[in-house]
Amino acid sequence: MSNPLASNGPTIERVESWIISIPTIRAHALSMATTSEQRIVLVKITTSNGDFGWGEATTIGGLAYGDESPDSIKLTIDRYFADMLIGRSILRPALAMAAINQSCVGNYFAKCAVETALLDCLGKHTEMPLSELLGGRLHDRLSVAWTLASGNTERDIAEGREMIAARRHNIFKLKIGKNHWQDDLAHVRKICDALGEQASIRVDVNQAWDLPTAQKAIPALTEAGVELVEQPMRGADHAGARELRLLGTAAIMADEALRGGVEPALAICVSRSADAISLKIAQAGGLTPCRDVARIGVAAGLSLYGGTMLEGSVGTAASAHLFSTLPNITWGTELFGPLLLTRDFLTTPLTYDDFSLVVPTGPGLGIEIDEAAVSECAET
Ligand code: MUC
Ligand code: MG
Repeated sequence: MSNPLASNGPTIERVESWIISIPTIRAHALSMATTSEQRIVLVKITTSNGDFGWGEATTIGGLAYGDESPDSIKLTIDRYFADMLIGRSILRPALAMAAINQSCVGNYFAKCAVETALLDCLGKHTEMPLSELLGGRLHDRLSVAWTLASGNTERDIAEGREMIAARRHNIFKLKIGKNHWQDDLAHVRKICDALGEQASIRVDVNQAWDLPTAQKAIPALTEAGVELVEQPMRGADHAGARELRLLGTAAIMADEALRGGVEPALAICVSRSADAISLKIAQAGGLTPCRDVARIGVAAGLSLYGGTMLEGSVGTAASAHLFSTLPNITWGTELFGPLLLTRDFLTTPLTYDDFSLVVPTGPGLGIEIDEAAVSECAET
């Protein structure tokens, strides 16, 4: 077989993007926003030999979670990144991303979408799954948590029971931080009592607490059965997070603190302000920076979790490829985004069974986009 990397290869001819809107199966209530619809940015890169690659950037609650909105991501890609990509060889995704990084700071979600599409093109051209391009797959399946966030305790318990019975999820993340901490504690305790024997229960506070609240709440939540507390306070408060770690109760996980990739990851390691880190390809600015975040974390003795921005199938497949290459994802993943949406935009949906997601095996992302579905959901 001839070496597909021996020439300059096909070049990038077209970069297109869409915002597609898909309602969620129920309202998803987080401390800073309640989501009932996901606005997903999809990017398609078409190459001179007629191949194409797809990427995705999805935010939670518009601008409630981060400083990039679906609209700003689309604009950044169309107005700034597209011209930097047209005419480049698809064999050199790192060179393309280096050019973008050189002339554009921040914009991590937009960079992630484009890097994913570039790697999808390369993977299809070389007939290699993304996981192999990213260092080599170690796992064919990833365990997947579900977030109980209907805003109603009884409904969350019923949902959790259904998930366990269907063998879809036995790890649950509860979204708290919107109410007084003692009300949240009562909610969590009921869920731990109902499901805790059969499931691992974690909470995500999405930065809602101050230090005195967190110092009271975390030991009480641990006592109720919570194993892991995600981002209890502002991401920038490393000193406070370190105090929480030193309580020696539930493990403390950094999420929003990692926005921006390797530099914040290093700051967390230096300050020893987390036990675990939530890896998110969008928050890191792409798959390769996210892989670097994982390596930095592992070197500092942190345990890993495969996070999500509640992406649809493209971002979820991309994340799965990366996470499948990591030796030890101690806390599993939460790659359930497509299951929260009322419709999919793949010709064949991703496979979830036996409490896990099956990592696609085909070239590139290993998925096929249903372009008619994309057109139907696209905002005009
Ligand atoms: C977050 O903060 O982790 C991930 C799962 C979920 O329900 O919300 C997201 C965001
Ligand atoms: Mg989180």
